[in-house]
Amino acid sequence: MTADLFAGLAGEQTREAFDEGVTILRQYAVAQDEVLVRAILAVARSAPFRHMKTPGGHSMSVAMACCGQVGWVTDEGGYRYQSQDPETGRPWPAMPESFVSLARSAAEAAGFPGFAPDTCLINRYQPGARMGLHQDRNEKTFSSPIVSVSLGLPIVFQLGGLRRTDRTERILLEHGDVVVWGGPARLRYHGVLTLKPGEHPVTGPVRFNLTFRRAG
Ligand code: MD3
Ligand code: FE
Repeated sequence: MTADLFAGLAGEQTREAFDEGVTILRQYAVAQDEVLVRAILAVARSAPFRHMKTPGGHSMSVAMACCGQVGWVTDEGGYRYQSQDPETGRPWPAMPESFVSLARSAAEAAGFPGFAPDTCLINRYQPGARMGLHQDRNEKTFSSPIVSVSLGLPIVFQLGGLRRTDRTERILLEHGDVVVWGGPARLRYHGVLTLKPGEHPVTGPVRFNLTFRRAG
């Protein structure tokens, strides 16, 4: 399908089967937006947002927090999941119930019933933050989908192929949009362009992205 993703009607909940394994649930999370943002802020009181260092020694422009049984971390030693927050030495906060039920129902709507994520990475983008093209491949298996939830300011997402050099397409992700990536899409390269300044009624000057995964 070659849907023009910038042409979606405003204010509409839609489901688009994009490429194989990619389902875009436009505005799927809008009805719960304030509950979700409150839950994000509650998680961040226990596991504060931080700019982690890549193995190459660069500080990431995106600030991150995690919840669930394990959390994704990066430092001089590499990228990995671990069950303690390196900043506090404590286990990560539990996944809020509002997160669990949203991830599960979105996966089911996209054809992946029974999705039980064991981790949620919360990305916070401030103006100027971006995420370069990468694959998500620190999980033990790639048989579960990944569910991503966008909240707040819009951003341009880049979807590539299975090789870094494959051409990329651009998808605008807006407040409440949920995307489910599974099957043949699970290892596609992806990234986001630089966040532009703005003000959103629910999140203020930032964009949050929740990424639900089965890591173990
Ligand atoms: C396509 N986050 O945290 S979410 C990440 O908007 C990440 O914060 C971006 O990439 C963000 O790793 C993009 C969309 C996403 C997540 C996982 C994918 C797209 C994906 C895995 C495979 C293919
Ligand atoms: Fe990713």
